[in-house]
Amino acid sequence: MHQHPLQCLIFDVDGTLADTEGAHLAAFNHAFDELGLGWRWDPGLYRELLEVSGGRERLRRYWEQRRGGVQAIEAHALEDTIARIHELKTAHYEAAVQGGAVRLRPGVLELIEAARAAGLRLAIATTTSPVNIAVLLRRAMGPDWRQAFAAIGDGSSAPRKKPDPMVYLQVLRALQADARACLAFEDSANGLRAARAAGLATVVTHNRYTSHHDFSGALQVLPDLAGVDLAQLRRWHAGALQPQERAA
Ligand code: XBP
Ligand code: MG
Repeated sequence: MHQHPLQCLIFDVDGTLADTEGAHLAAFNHAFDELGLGWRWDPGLYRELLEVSGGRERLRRYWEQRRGGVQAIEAHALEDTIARIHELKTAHYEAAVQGGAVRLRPGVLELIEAARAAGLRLAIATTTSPVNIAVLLRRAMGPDWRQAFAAIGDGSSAPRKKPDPMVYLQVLRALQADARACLAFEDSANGLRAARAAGLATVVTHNRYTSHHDFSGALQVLPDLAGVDLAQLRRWHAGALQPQERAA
């Protein structure tokens, strides 16, 4: 047996556990309407804006890029406006997910259940906020969802967002795990870069918002996790180890 048998699976949330970005986009637009901003993001623009992780950071990027073309906001009022938009957006997103707007992606629940049954530890590493994680997973996994995860890192615990590895390093510390004994699951180039920078072999399942990203450095790039079982993950993981570790 090699030195680092697979012990932990660390999942990104948005785009990986569930196709949430359509619901995030609708919630942003809902908030813009409600505040009378006259802003509207279409899916093409949102694909581009997703290069910036984090809803507040994305709003700031949009304002910076389009400041001539959108309703003026005084620079000194910008942070307040972003906070108001984001608070409303989060409420709309929460209501939509609560109402069943998103479901877990194919294979996700099966893999989580198999990993738990096999004694692997599970964790979450996301840039989104705790409330958004809770509403999604409570609905998908039931009221005890939190017990499935040994550690959760999110946008409030790790303010430096992906591609910064902060959230992954935090989760590895909480798990007291060696990165070489873990696999990360991501859907985006920023997520992949964050996980790789934390030393994690990473399985990418892309989606309509991320399929054009550069996934070089990924252990595997797949359309989804349907049919991916633990035996398969263990084979991929073993293949990711350095030759000297493999020999050990
Ligand atoms: C996902 C994100 C998130 C959501 C919006 O990144 O970038 O910002 O789009 O969430 P990842 P908030 O999947 O890499 O974590 O508005 O709550 O920030
Ligand atoms: Mg993601």
